[in-house]
Amino acid sequence: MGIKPGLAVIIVGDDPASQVYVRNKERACEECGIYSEKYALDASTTQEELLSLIEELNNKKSISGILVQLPVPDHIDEEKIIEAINPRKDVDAFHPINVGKIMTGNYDFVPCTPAGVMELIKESGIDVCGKECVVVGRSNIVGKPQAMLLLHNNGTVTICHSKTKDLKEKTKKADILVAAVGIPNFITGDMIKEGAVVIDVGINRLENKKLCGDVEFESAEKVAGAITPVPGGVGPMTVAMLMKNTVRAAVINKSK
Ligand code: L34
Repeated sequence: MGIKPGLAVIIVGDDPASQVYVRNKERACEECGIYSEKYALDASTTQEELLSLIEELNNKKSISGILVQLPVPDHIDEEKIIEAINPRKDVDAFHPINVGKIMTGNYDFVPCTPAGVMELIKESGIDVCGKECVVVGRSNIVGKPQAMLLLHNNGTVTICHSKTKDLKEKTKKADILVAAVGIPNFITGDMIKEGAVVIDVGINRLENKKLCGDVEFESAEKVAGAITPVPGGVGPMTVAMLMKNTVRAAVINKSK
């Protein structure tokens, strides 16, 4: 059909974790045969410079998806950057138009991390319908869209966060527990219901450089019916869903 997906990934500054994630995204593009361009910009790049690069990519035919790796340096307004991306090329689904579409359930793109979580659940043969789902964390990138996706799949969803009272009482009720708080080993085995599905979105770097999730794996795996590891769990799924969104973007941009 002559559809050729192309992804542009922009990274500003030299955050080591972001560099790893971007490298994994580039590698995935190669493996899938998706054309990609990487823009590694200096930390001192101005907001105007970044905006003009986005504008250029918005108009570039060979690019179907644009991703600005977050976080961006403090002097750049993240919201302005996200809003500058053409919503039809917004493979992260962070643009307010795409966020709104996720609310209504009529969406082109699903944010990569929550989409990856849903894929893991489905591929494991777990039915969300009617289940008690507890999402710990309320970020725009993970917690909020995750709750919406579980809701669209007919889960009964509770969102917990740092101000939640009696957190353990809530998490203990979960058939499906998604941890996305960014605090190492925050969810311990005693907070988990016997047989629950536990999905660990956290990727925390400890002082000894080791990666660990938001779930204390050792105590959690003893009670959970199914549990995702860190690394090797949600992270690679995020990258896989980005590939899917890039192909989707190519189709959308071709037909409009
Ligand atoms: N714009 N910014 C934008 N889009 C995104 O979807 C992201 N995210 C999060 C951070 N900022 C973003 C990612 O790409 C997190 N994230 C991400 C991507 C890939 C991996 C983890 C997080 C990943 O590949 N994780 C591997 C190994 C990680 C490592 O060795 O450090 C894993 O096995 O978990």
